[in-house]
Amino acid sequence: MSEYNFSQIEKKWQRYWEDNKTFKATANSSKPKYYAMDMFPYPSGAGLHVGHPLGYIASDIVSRFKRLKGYNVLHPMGFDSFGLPAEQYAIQTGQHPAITTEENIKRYVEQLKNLGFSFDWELEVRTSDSGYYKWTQWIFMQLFNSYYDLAQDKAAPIADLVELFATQGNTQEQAACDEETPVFTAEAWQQMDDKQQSEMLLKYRLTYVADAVVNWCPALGTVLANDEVKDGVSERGGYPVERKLMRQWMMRITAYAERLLQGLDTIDWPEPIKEMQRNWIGKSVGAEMSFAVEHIAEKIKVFTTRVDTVYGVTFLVLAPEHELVEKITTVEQRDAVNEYVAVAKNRSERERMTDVRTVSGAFTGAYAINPFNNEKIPVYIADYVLAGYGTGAVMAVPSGDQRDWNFATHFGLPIIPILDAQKDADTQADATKEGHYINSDIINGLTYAEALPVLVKFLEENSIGKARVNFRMRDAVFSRQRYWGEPVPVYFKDGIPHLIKESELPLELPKIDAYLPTETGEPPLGRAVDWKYEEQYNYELSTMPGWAGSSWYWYRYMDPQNDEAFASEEAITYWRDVDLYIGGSEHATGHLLYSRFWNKFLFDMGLVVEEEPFKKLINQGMIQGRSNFVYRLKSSDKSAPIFYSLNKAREKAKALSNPLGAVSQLNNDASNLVTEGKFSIDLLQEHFTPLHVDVNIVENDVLNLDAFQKWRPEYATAEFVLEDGKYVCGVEIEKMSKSKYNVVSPDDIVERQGADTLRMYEMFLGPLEQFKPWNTNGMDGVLKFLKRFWKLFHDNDGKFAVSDEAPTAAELKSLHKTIRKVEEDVERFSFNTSVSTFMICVNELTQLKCNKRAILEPLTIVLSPYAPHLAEELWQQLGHSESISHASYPEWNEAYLVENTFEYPVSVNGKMRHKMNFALDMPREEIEKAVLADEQLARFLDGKAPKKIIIVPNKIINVVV
Ligand code: ANZ
Repeated sequence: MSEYNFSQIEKKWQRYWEDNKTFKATANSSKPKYYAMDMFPYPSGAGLHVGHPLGYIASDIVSRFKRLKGYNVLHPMGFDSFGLPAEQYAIQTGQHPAITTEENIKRYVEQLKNLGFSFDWELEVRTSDSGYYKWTQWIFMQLFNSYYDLAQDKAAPIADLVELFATQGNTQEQAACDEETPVFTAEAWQQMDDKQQSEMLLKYRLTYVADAVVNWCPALGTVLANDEVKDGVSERGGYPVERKLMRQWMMRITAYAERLLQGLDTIDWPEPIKEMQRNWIGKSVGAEMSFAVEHIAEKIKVFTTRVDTVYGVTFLVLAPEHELVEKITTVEQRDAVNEYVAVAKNRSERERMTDVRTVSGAFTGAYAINPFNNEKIPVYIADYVLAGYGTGAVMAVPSGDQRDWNFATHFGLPIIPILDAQKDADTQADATKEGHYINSDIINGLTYAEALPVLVKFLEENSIGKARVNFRMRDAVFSRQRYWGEPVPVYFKDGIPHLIKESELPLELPKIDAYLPTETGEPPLGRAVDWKYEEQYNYELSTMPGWAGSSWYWYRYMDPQNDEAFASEEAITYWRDVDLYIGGSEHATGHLLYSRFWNKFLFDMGLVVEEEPFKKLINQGMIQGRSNFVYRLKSSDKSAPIFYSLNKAREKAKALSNPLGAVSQLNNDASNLVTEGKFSIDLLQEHFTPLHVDVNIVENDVLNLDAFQKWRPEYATAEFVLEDGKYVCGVEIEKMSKSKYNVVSPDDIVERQGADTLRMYEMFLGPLEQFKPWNTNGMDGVLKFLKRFWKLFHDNDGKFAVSDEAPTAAELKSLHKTIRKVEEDVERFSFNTSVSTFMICVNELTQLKCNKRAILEPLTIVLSPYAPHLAEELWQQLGHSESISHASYPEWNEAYLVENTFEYPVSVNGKMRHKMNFALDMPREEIEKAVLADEQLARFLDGKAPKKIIIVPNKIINVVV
């Protein structure tokens, strides 16, 4: 082989790896383990674009590096293959989503294999395979059979709870349960019938059915999780979402709130992701206290994080949906209250939370009593108080809380200062925690820290309330009214949910005639004919949400064929957890939180050995698209459109806006289009319609006109105004998306420049975490680098020519510098800097004309994680018969890195002629000898004999003739 023929080399080694199972990972190894995992993709119909592999390349480099470092590496890939797009396609075409999914996966696998990833493909998992979802269903069953024991602070069998109820009722409050769970004695429990007992247990199970207010998306015909709703519309498709009360399966993730919060301190994740989870969990430490209401027996319970402000309470506010509203509202106020409730109903929770400016509310006519000072205070309703948070009621302290202050000012309610430090309380909201309390019987003169315990004690001693921790996080809705998801392994008997038997798993998706809800509004599974448990009981008709299958998949990779367990104990105790997890930040409060929750549950059950699943997380940045545009003159006839090349369009736009020919006033330089800013773009768009063009028919922003007209036949007769004979397109950075015609497929690049070039180039683009536009400008440079690397091993005729000569100090230095830098880079996940290190090294070695085995062999190992195909080929040419991934990463030697030579400029009669390298500690006489013996010097002596040699150590050598 003479040239660097990447296509041939890459195909050869991909086949070799597959045939030889080079990356097979088994759990029985004495080596230390390393588990590098990517967020598995949903196999969409569009295939991969160049943005997708970014994270995969990084994790593959780490995996290959760790193998060289002596680790047993688990590096798998699989597919999150249940989901909406396949189902939407099924609705449109009638084709079973399994078929679409299968086709898409095939394409993905092929694309991934072309990139030379070191995945152990035998470990591939697909969440939609019944062999996989059998275990998703099995985990669901374990959750159903468990409750959260607060005393032990872990999940425990529901059977234990049943025993407890039979002996002491639920009076001891040891378990996480629904808010409104009544207190009952052992006797009361025994008197309940089966149905009542089952209903009661549902309030404790870790997965349960309940009536819940959910995000209902009529257009998608399904319920969505909070994190699937963005700004009031569905994240997928952007359809409106309503709040609706429905009977749903729920996951009691709230039982794990505290542990999910604490666990964040033990893992190496990006701080912003941790912060998002902390906010999502939303822990508030405060107190709950009751206010008596005049004329009725019930009390109003409020949740407050500022008990210390209780002497500044001047009114109470209930959420409009609060159950006591109707009861306390007086006859005179009824109309006003009803009217307000009706209006508030139509506002989303999000709107209510974020809109701090509009103040609205209504007086109920009722008065409550402040239990601390017996003051009589009015009770209002207002939608800034949310029904689903805390107790749905607040004690309003205008001198301490901005929204209360706004409300008080609007309705003319009193504002009482609570601190001496707060000088003008009327205008200053947000009580500081400094200063001493005033207006109080029991905390006068105390500071915040001193006052708190006194108040909480008072609360508890007088049975007014108690300390309480509140979480913003809600239990997660687990039902989807869709077909393409895991069936819930449950049937209903007398309205009570029962699990099917474990031996009956998997409960497979039944065949149905259409993937739509039934006429009566049941989910698609309602269409299944003869689909009954024991031929008589209805199965649950909703399926599991997208996040079910992805909440445990890293365990299945460890042992994907196991039919006896979701993974063997041996595999789990060996592989334990994921050492490196790479994926997008969009999963911060979805997948990444649910996975931690299920993992903790499995840990409580003793089924897994680590409490956190992902030790280190990296969010790769998105690769954005670089869109190209053509500009159609707006005034040109529809039947005879005219397109102007970018700069012509700008000139034209200016001329049209300045008919008097004031063009010269404006900057005519097209390259200033962007820097000139909005003015030019606006001007351009005033007269031209920009149209996206497929970036694949544009090169260096010059449009291939033939290809364009072929692509858009409607413009076959269009006129094009060119510049320098070319049509130059405009450019904008946007999300990479089919609709913007800026998608670049890795397949084309692999074909043109090779997978190794693509891999190195994607790393070269910049730090992994950064968002960056796709720009092919540097691609050729990377290919050229690989060719130069190849050239080091080959002579001018392309023959393999590596010498066994001993390396020079300069060569060793270049190598060892590189070994060290690349190792440090990979350890800190800085891949772009390695690529430039390699480039520098190859430049140096090329200059030194180095073709020595002692240098090139270790260097090939160092390069192999980045350009594995090229490295394998050269490794083989170097005479090795095993894959380079079985080699060891070379050790760098400090001794080669120190500067131990000096490059002397050598002058003749004061004129610099050439340079010579000498060791720092070389004796003067030796240097003199070497200088005189140098052939190059003779050329500058004109046949004369040197008279004298002056050597200034580590500075200069001057030869006098
Ligand atoms: C009195 C008070 C005085 C409050 C003060 C704050 C400042 P976090 O930290 O988010 O948990 N609150 C309680 N339930 C609410 C609900 N359902 N809707 C809207 N607001 C609610 O906030 C807890 C604080 O938010 C509580 O403490 C309560 O107002 C309010 F200077 O009580 B506070």
